[in-house]
Amino acid sequence: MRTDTPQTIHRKDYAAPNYLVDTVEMGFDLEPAATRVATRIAMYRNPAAAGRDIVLFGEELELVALRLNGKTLAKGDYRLAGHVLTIPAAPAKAVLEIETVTHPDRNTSLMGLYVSNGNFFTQCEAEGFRKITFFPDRPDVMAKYTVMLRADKKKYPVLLSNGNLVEQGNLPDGRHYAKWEDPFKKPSYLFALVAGDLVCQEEKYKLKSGREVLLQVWVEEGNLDKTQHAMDSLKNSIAWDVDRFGLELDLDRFMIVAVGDFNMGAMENKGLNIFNTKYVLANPRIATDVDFANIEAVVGHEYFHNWTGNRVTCRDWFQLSLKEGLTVFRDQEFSADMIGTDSGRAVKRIDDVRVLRQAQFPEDAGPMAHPVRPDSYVEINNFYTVTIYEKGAEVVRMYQTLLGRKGFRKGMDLYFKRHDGQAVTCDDFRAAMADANKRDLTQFERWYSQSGTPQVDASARYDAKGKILELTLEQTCPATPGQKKKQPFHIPVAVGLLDAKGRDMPLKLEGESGADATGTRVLELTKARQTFRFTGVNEAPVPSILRGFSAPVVLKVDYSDAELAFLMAHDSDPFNRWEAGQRLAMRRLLNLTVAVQAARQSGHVVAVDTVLNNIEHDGALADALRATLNDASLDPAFRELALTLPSETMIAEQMEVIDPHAIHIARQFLRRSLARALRDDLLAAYRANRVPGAYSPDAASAGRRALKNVALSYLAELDDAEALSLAQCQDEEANNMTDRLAALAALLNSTASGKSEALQGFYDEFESEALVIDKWFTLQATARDADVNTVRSLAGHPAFTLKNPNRARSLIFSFCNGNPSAFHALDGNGYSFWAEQVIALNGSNPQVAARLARSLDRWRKYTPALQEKMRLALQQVASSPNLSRDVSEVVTKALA
Ligand code: 0A1
Ligand code: ZN
Repeated sequence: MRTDTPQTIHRKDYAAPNYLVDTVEMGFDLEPAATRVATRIAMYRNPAAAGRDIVLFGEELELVALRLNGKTLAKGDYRLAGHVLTIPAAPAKAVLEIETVTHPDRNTSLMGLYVSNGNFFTQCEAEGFRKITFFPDRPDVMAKYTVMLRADKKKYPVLLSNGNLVEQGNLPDGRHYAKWEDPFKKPSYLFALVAGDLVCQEEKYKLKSGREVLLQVWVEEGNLDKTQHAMDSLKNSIAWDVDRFGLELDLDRFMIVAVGDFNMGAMENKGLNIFNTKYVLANPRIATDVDFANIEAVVGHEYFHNWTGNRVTCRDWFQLSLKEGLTVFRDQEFSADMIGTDSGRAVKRIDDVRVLRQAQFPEDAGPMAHPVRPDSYVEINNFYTVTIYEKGAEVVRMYQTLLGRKGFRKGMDLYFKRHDGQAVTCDDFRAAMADANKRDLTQFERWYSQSGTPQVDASARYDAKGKILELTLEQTCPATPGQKKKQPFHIPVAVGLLDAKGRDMPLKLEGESGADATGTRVLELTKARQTFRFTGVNEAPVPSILRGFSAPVVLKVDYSDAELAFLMAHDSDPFNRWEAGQRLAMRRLLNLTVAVQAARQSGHVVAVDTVLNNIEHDGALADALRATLNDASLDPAFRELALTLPSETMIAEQMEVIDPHAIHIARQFLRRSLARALRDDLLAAYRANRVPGAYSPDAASAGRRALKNVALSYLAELDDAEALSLAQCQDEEANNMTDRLAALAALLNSTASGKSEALQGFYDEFESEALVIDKWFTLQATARDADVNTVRSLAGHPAFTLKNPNRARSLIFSFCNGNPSAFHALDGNGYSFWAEQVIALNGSNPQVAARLARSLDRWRKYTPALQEKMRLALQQVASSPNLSRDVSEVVTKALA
């Protein structure tokens, strides 16, 4: 907890460390109440730095002893100010011996060494190692670690750390030890230990090179029936990284450990990945198709970090996206390749873009907007953001779009050749891509330095006489905090031209010779405004622009409804096919929202439905969606995405002033009227896409279930006995959690009776499965008739606790972020609830508190009455005592 004003750290102030570290030896005497840690650090002066002081960081530690080259340091030999311990004018070679005591059982922040369900775990990224010992805890200090763990043998039979187990044995008093050696240099944030009563599924695995490695997935007793999918995902990841990037596992042993209390998804500690249980445990009874897919992606993500993050790491935390953007890109590609089909790839791409638009675009337009490589931060934990991760991945993807797959691979090869074993910057990555391909990527740097989502305005002009299509692209980027004016970005814009039959036309730019390329070509937009002239265009085409979402921009094109329906039916690019439908739906949703507002203003509240019915009379959207729904040549997973309307959050982002209630009414109205118009088709799709037989999470089966369940959710909008009985039957007969949850959600959002019995039955059945109880909370927090009182009473349920991040997210975050119309209730009670929860979490877990604090980021965009109530809630949090640096940064920036 802070008492002073939090300091801002600036990228421009980076200075190399005065001392580097060769080896670190650590001894742990593990006790929940007080763990003693003895550390020996062999340091040497850094020839690249001028300073002679040794600078160490330490937080919440009791310093028991400090020796330099064998001599105990007295109080006057060093300075301890705040979290910084300085030993002035140290010798060129220094062996530091430090003894510290920490209190893992009191550690509710889940950073450093902590206890979860009686077992010990660590989390060191970004700056958690300093809660274990004093250390130059910064990523550009890489060293080799040897770790000795000692603990009670009965309570903690399993003792794990990074690298290889080199020795183990018994000690007096029922204790035992294990000694681990990590052969690779690593920064302290990749340190990990686990000690506890755990069991594992293990397998010997032969690498392509012939070397045999040991793979283990560690869980609590009773969860061994839920580890197979994680193990399969790990083996697939290992094989994929060799195939796609020529990168092999460098260790003899690779471990995954699941923990129930974890702030994030998972952590890539060298050879000892620690995972939130949510991203490990799965079987058909407890996990949905989405859970299965997420587990595959996160296991891949952490595994891929072994090269992109661990072997080559970040010089400083401003470079976080160097490892995160690149690794997200790699896990996205891995997941796409695991599906294997072109349509599966497209579905994955659409899913990823949806996340970007839903979460990152608002971040980039709000008070916490920051470049992919930020210039400053107050608390680094606040910068594990969708911008660093998802926009960062888009930036990496653009290299591949510009250079081609082969060129990208050449760049990756050069990156590892140059930087293996080093701590480097985003500029180093860009230089490798440029040099390997002999390309000038100077302007591309702006993707790292400028925040905000660029907008590209496209307009086409057809000259029938000259058979020329002129495509003009214009880019702008809105002002963001600290950045008023933006320079043009280097934007790859993939385009195609469709003829009247919907076929791709030849694409030849003026002045080009050689054969015409048909299909898609990537234009490079580098200026504020550029015109591209396509020649030999025999008829007026419909342009398909930004195919595959080739850049993280907002594309504005003036399509008519008819053109959108045409693209929806014919575009050879599945992403743009889906996009056309979304544009059509968004147009309708915005019109409906305005109509709701107008009706409300004129006092005709009861007449809202009549007004809306008049708007919706043309049925063009329903016709287009019907055609997609019934097109059996399309992947069911794609059809499900096409049928899903833009979310309320997405609609909100399109409005000048957000009116969550009008949006909700409009979207619900459209869902109901589509359900009515498509009723028979939806019923047919429901029946045709049942997946018989044993459950399998493969993409094809998951896609069919998704289509069936979206049909069910539409049908449940109708007060229709047939639809409700389908949901009831599905709830009773389902052999997997996907169908179970979909049925329950459909029932909850319908007028069916017996909702509370169904919920109670579900609870009783899954009481001992924490991850399913999380779903049970989420289901209710996001139900249509939920309000803040529902959530308050659920927060009083015996199974609820704020101390467990998953549980807190399942109820509180789900309500504040996933139920906009209830959260933004006009009386402001949602905001008071939010403030209470942020303040409560701030005391126990600042990181999680700060994430929740971000729910009010966009407060300035709401109607004046809501804005005022949000401002008061933000101020209430800002002025509460003992505010953590984490929460303080978020609310201060929001109010600025
Ligand atoms: N590097 C991890 C994410 C991560 C970051 C911070 C954490 O601290 C609580 C935990 C995990 C990843 O990208 O998977
Ligand atoms: Zn990561």
